[in-house]
Amino acid sequence: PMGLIVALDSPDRGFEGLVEDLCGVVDGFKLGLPLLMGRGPGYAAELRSRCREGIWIADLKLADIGHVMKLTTSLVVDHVDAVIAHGFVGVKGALGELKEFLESRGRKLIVVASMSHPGAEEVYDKALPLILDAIEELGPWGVVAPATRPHVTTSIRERLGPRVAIVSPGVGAQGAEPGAALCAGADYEIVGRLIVSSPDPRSAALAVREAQRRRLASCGRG
Ligand code: BMP
Repeated sequence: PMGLIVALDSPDRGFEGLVEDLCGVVDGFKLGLPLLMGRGPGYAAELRSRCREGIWIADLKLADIGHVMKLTTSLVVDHVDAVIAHGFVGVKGALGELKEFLESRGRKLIVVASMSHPGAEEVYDKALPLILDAIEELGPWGVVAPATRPHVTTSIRERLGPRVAIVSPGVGAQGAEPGAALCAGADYEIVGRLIVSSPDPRSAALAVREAQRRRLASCGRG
């Protein structure tokens, strides 16, 4: 697998043209909280009308009781295929309820297993076995694992097995090279600024795809 999902985060610019340019070139779009709060949840529907293919993910980074996570999710659930929540809140009364709600609407749950920033070492690396216990019990469609720390992504793949989708941010602006997370076991790499801030996002996305292809060939997964 050689997936590429583009992260749209900035509330300060319209992404309609970029979505049209990247439609068919990438495998999906991840809509961040600043974008959804700044423009309103309905902006997800507006953007999606510009590209009716690929996976559309609302990155709400939910971390609350189930009741409140469902209320938040209900604002975008009609416009996206998947929603991201944090893993550390646990299953009972939280992620379990959210998963049931999403599945009743034909949507997918993606859970953060670990993160890409340096500070993830302070807490996430210590908590990872516990978070993975919760994820294993929950059985979400996908998990988030860091491209910047590929050994963590590999250990998440080994622990959760081949069926869960792994989406991996940290490529480009945060320092990981395209294809590194795919070689470590991820299914999709999430790329924001490297593509979105480029003067020519379509060429930047095509260059990422080519770099992913070469890297995958060299690690023997291509
Ligand atoms: P960029 O490629 O511009 O660094 O963007 C990365 C994207 O991935 C952002 O939308 C961010 O919210 C998300 N992300 C991350 O960077 N690290 C994580 O551990 C989890 C994320 O969702």
